[in-house]
Amino acid sequence: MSAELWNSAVRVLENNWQDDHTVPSRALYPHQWSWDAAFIAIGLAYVNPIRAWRDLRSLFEAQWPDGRVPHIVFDPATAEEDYFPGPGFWDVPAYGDRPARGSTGLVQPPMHAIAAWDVYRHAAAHGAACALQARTELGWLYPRLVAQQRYLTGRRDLGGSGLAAIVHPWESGLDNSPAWDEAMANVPADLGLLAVHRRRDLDRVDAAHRPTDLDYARYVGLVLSYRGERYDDTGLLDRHAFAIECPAFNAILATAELSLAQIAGELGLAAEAAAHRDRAESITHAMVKRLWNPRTGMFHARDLRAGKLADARTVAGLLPLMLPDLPAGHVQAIMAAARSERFGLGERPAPSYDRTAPDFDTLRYWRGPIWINMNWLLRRGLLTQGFRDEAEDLRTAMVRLVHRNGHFEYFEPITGEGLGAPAFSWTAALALDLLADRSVPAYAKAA
Ligand code: 2M8
Repeated sequence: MSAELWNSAVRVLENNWQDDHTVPSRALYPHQWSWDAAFIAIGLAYVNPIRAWRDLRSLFEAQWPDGRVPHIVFDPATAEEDYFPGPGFWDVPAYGDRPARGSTGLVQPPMHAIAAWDVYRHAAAHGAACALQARTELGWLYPRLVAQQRYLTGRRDLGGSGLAAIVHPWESGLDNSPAWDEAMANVPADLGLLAVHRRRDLDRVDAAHRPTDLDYARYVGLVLSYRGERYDDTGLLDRHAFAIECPAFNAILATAELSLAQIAGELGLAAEAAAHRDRAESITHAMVKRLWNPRTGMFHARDLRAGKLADARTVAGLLPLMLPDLPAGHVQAIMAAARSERFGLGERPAPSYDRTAPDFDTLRYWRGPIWINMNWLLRRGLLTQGFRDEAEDLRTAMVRLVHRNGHFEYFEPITGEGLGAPAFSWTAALALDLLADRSVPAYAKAA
């Protein structure tokens, strides 16, 4: 089974390579996406480390002077009509010397330091020339990764709490998660916008699997609000209708600091390494203070405008297991939630949303289906906390799911049927990592 799965994953990545980056899906997402590029690099590290570095480099070549890494970097060879919203809609201000490819003004979870460190660790296996290149690439990326963290923990600390806030559901990567429903209900929805800006996703995927028109009208309205002020973050909380502290985003933000500590150590920057470790600890403390719900024993999203935690229990609330400084009581409570019938860990990969919730939706993306990237992060959390048997069960469950159903974007949480885009890059890339990475990875806590 593993050779067949391995080869099919390699083919997906090969077919989705475009000049200097990998597209998530030729059918649905024909540009470069930020956190996709990181997951993809983690898989490419095993089969084509040169492309892994190229992918990360081309993304960071589009970084804004303020440090933000755009959530989409557009491919100039792809027509505006092939994806909505395309570069014309975003109308980002010219910046640096790279306005040519075009980008959005939003961000996505900062997975890239985690990916860069993983790619670097695997480079030595490909020989001395690869190891040398890896060091050069790591040195090039490091200050850019630091600038990304500085943007997120600085300009995006809208709540003044030490956490980064997202200002659009697209920034979470978990686009129409039920965790945003309460906040989204307060965002004006002008369906007339969809007459002017036509959705393209429904030309290619079943409408029952995608966000509703009402959601899309709000997505478009939020971009128009941010775009109206040239994507400036000053005073954003007062004038923008959506501002959330997301537990998955911030868990990745803190984990990125830990990867940056490793990278800084490798580059001989001991003082910087210590500062990164301290920042990871502070983010962890801020998360415990701001996003923990003792009633549910999970982390929840905080709506900064309403000043309260969202009710929805989503897989995002389990990901802080990745933080080594999480207090033991919190770890135990999250594990109880993960093993409960809500997430069913142990039997199959975790769904994106509580299986027992009345609005659990087996088809619509991020509202129930299983995603490989979320479960890959969850497995990382299990390893960090020393749950090695459960991490191994989850690894084999993910491999089985993808082997049986294909490299789909997401999976029906009861039958396992593949949904969304077929030949989806991060599913293929992470399948490679799951097949290769049977040992206990280097970030696991000492027993
Ligand atoms: C999905 O998001 C895009 C918008 O960014 C879309 O629906 O058009 C999400 O699943 C997101 O996490 C992912 O990065 C992107 C590309 O795979 O698709």
